[in-house]
Amino acid sequence: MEQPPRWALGYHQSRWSYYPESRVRRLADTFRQEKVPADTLWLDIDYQDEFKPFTWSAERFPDPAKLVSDLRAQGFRTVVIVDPHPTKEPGYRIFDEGVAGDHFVKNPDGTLYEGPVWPINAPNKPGNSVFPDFTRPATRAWWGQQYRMFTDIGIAGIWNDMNEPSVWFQPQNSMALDARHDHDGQPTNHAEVHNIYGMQMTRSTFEGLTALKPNERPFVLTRATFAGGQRYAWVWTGDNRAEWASLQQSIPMLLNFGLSGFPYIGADVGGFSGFPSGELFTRWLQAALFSPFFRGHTEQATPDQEPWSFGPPYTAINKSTVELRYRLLPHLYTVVEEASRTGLPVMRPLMLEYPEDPQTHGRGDQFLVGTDLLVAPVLTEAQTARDVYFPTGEWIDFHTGARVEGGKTHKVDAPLHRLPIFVRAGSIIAMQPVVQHTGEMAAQPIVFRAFPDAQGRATGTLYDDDGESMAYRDGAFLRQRATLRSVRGSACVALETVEGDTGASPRERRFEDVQGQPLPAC
Ligand code: NBV
Repeated sequence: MEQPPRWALGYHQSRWSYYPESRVRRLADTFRQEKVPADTLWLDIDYQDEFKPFTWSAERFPDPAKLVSDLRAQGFRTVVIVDPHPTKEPGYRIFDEGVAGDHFVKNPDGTLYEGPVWPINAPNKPGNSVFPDFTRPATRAWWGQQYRMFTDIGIAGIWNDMNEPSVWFQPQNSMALDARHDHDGQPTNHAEVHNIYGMQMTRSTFEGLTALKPNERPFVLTRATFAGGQRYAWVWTGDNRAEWASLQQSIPMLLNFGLSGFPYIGADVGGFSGFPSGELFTRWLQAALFSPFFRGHTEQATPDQEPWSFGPPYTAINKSTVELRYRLLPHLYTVVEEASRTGLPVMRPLMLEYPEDPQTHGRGDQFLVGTDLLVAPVLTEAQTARDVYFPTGEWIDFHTGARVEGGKTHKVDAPLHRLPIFVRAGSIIAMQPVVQHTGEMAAQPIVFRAFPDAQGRATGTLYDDDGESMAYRDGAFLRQRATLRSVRGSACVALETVEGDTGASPRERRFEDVQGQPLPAC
């Protein structure tokens, strides 16, 4: 995978759907007024005209370019959904171009394959949809170029949904198995390419965005994918529920995704269908704090589901949860870079790092982030303490600095405001002060917090670069190692460059101990 843009690691807010424009502006203003950090706002299907891909509803979004640039000035990126089902409607540019370029999937008799999806619900001109043949190179290139209308106005990322592909009222809720595909010049039927259709769509999107903005890291989210699809898109777990069981399931799902080669993943925070209690939303936000993809999302017609929607005590807790995500971003970005380079997941099951310890096997309710953080979210209602298994070694409570002996299960405190996080003794974690969005990071120091082992040793690495361009490929990045030392009896931290260019990471460096007290540089 390419290193993703840094803003994609911030908090994302979505719902089906924020519209009209005034509601989106109110949402942006509320984030900044409430001082809940966030980087990205999402537009689901209702921004479109009659559910047609590559259109805007003129009534709901009369001036999208102005909206996107005003949001950008407030530090927000905008992501829009694009589904693979253009309406079969002569006069609609995508349909006309697609027919002229032979871009749509066919029936065995050579006629256009068509089926009902969203456009069948269009208020004025309902109709069946046709489907681009993403297994055909020329079609991928054609569709990929369509995103120009979004990149031209500053849309930062694309969300590909319904790309299984979803076709309603069909035997498999998908495309007829005998539909014909090009399959990269080896024509075949849908049965053979069904599993790669969604991935090939994201390939078209990713390659299109790359061609349109060669010096920007593309951001694509998808619902359907296949082995290898991690090269093109982040993935979320689809339509979960606002239930404790769904929160519980999300952890093993995300861990299995990571083991399957997909490190950039997440589940809808709060649950997609239904409406969570304040407690469930708060616990979900905590459990998702280390998901690379950290997005609140909910279905149509549910009550508001933003971090402040549940009143006290939840609002203040949710705010500090998102703040903690932002405080840990330098470390998370470092682990995310490791994933892009090595394929190792960001969220790891304990058994990946401690395979020789049978106690770590099959644990789906706690996980590691990289090698140094152990996270044990509360996943059941009304619980204020939980059992945590600590792998061998020594661990340090991130919140209190208390030491915990590994190789054992301990009961740990987990009041509503606390996500239990433990740091491997001997590590140094790169942090920063709270910012409202990633665009504010440049003005803030990187703060290395040392969590020494029993011998007083600690070391950690930091990866940093400009966060959005491709310059890192040409060496514009920095990998640094911080080491806790003792010089004439007092502790200090030494920084050394492991790889790269110090000019690529100009932020001030500071150091602190477990309690957050300043430490000098050596
Ligand atoms: O685009 C509407 C929804 C979306 O909000 C959700 O995240 C997707 O998983 N989409 C499914 C289509 C709705 C089908 C019921």
